[in-house]
Amino acid sequence: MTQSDQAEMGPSKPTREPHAAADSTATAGNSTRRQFLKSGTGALAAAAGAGAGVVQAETSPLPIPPTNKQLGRGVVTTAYGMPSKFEADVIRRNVEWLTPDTMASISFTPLQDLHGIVTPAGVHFERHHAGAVDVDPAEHVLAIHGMVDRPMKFTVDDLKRMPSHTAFHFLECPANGAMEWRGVQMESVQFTHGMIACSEWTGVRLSTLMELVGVDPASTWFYAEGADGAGLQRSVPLPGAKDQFGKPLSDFDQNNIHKDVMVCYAQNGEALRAENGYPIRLLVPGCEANMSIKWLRRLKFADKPLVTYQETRHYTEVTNDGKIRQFSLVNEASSVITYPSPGHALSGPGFHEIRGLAWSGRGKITGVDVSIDGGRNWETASLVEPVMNKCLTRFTFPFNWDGAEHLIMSRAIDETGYVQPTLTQLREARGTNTIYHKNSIQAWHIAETGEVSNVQVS
Ligand SMILES: Nc1nc2c(c(=O)[nH]1)N[C@H]1C(S)=C(S)[C@@H](COP(=O)(O)O)O[C@H]1N2
Ligand SMILES: [Mo]
Repeated sequence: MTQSDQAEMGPSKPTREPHAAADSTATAGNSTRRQFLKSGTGALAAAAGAGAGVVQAETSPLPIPPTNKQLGRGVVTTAYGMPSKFEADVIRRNVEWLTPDTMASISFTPLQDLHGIVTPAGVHFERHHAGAVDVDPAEHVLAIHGMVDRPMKFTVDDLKRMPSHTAFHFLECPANGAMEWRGVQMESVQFTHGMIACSEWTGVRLSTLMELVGVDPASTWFYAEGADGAGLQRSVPLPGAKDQFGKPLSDFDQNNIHKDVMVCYAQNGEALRAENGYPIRLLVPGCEANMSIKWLRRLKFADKPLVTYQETRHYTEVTNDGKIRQFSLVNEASSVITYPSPGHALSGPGFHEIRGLAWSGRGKITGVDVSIDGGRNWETASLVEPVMNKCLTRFTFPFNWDGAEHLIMSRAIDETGYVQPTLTQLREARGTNTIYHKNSIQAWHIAETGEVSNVQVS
């Protein structure tokens, strides 16, 4: 019987070997051990050697748990699987005072409890302007018209027959961090940064659809509209785009935004969730999520922006000199430490892996620095593969906590060389009126008790 057979069939012997987490290093040859110590996790081994940290010496045999002595539940064949009952706390949450009702509301992703880069659909934040709707895929139609040779209508099945495209991308509401902008310090990364999620998306590339309908080369914008009560509508720039006053958008906006745009029908291997736009949504990777229109029903090609309610009343930024920053579409590079973060408490001095997420709407993350002394010194964190375009990137940093107070923070750098700003730098550039696009460095305070809290560091 192989080891894996045994694992599937349960233990053949009633007693088990004691669990010694450091076993692998103890039995490894000297050179491997030396290599291991030199690597990032060397700090863990060093901490264990010093008798501090997460690795406890364990010599007595493990007691046999009741689960070893009985049959488990049978296989459930009809229900959609749910997380373990011990994970019941890992849920979306909202902030009651933030919105007057649940139709125009926000729920936040529990970033403090997630691992890796994929957000399970069941905890993907939700933002609706007029409530979520149930759209029947058999009835739903997407119209593509305007400056095109052949206006066309597509059923959901039509879209699924076409050449498909799959990519991992994050989706971030530009109001992520808005409460912090206003000086309200929320004691959870779920509320400071939880209007972000990252999924594997599948659908049809915009370029495929553009080719099919024959978009007029003079078209420099398209509008997208949703089938919900808000009929949410946004303009998305194409190469050559100018604002309504004839001023060209930045080179980046003109040349890069449209490239990754897709009409999605799937999220993390299954159909989109109703709350995320079932049966189809637009995805404008790297741009403020308001543009990723859910329950998508119309794309209209044009040669100017529509300047919709969503582009005037909302999603514009009043700067300090009273001027409006309009079409500030791209989510500039940002990052945040998710462990440890407010609500967590370090269980004791010794090794703790600092973990976090970094992202950029301009492309790939190329580096993340971590400071454990309030920004005086910075060290390079490890980026966890895969590192992808306009996608969340996980970073890790070995931290040997000495039991003293610390201010921990992270700083992201993207492939354009852009460095995540401090709050002071961001305020200097944008003023104090806006609530959008707060991508400044976030600091968490670790107290001597191990408790973690939110602090604003300029
Ligand atoms: N049709 C429609 N699309 C929409 C919205 C909406 O209310 N209606 N909300 C927008 C906003 S403001 C955001 S942040 C994202 C949120 O996407 P999610 O709910 O899938 O997280 O969807 C965008 N697309
Ligand atoms: Mo949003």
